[in-house]
Amino acid sequence: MKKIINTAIVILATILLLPGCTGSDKDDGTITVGFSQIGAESAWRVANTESIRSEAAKRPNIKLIFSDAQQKQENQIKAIRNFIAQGVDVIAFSPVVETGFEAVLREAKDAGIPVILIDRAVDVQDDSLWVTFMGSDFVEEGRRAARWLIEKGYTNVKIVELQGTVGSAPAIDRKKGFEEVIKDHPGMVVIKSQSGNFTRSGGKEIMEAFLKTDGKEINVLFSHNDDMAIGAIQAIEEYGLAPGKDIIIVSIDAVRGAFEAMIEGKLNCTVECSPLLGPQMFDAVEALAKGESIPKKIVTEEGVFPQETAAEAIGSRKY
Ligand code: GZL
Repeated sequence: MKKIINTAIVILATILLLPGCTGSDKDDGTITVGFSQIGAESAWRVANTESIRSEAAKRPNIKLIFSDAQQKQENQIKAIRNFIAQGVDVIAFSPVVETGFEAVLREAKDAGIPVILIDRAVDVQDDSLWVTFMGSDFVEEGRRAARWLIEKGYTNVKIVELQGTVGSAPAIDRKKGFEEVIKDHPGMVVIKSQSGNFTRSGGKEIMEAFLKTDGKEINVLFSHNDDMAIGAIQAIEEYGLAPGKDIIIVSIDAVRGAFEAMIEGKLNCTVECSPLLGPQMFDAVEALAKGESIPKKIVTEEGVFPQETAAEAIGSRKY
């Protein structure tokens, strides 16, 4: 009998010593991060994913579990639940929309797993459900787009607006910032506003509809991102007008495609929104692992790129 018990103890000890069988690989200092990305809807998102993946690859102590939600909230909720079940050390995600995450964030908190918000915010009653937010001030980005129009004298114009994903923080806040500034200029009128879901195809399709009903009236397009603006440029050309001249276009992100369009004279201004959040994301992860406190909000410094700066600036752009 004693021999059987001894053998069982040896077998159990061997299993527990197998790598990865200790329930957590924390013992070797590895930090496991579960990241739920929205999707690959725009050049901005692709650059954001590249920034996160490449930064994780540079840090040997980071194990990144990456999940692409294909712009579906239910996939993000599923991914977060999987991360909890796997017992990751940190959860990070870019919420596709602001609402509907309260329950799963509470599950993460109950499991003792800190959550970092990357790029987009959530609208929850209890701010203790997330540790920090890092990204841009979308309201200011909307203000900057409107201010650029006013500085250039476009103050008696009929405007069409391509909104981002319905219910997303950037769409809600960019619209809010833009309206906050134009409200003091009664000659600036938004005659149509609709979501193109941040994609080139969505921007083209909605701009075609705007042109069909209001083509002769439209003076300005305000697009919540460059990808929709690039799609709209195609629609404007197919309609027989000159984008950047017959219709003035201001958009947001400052991706490479926007600089190329500005150099061609087809886009007039892009407001910067940096996707390069990888380094600061993993700095926050490592600080958390050391038990250090981190700011509740980390807002990225950004600029505005009008057409006349595009040729000089494009060479130094990182996304
Ligand atoms: C903004 C980001 C937005 C970009 C779009 O930080 O959430 O989502 O403006 C992207 O290009 O799809």
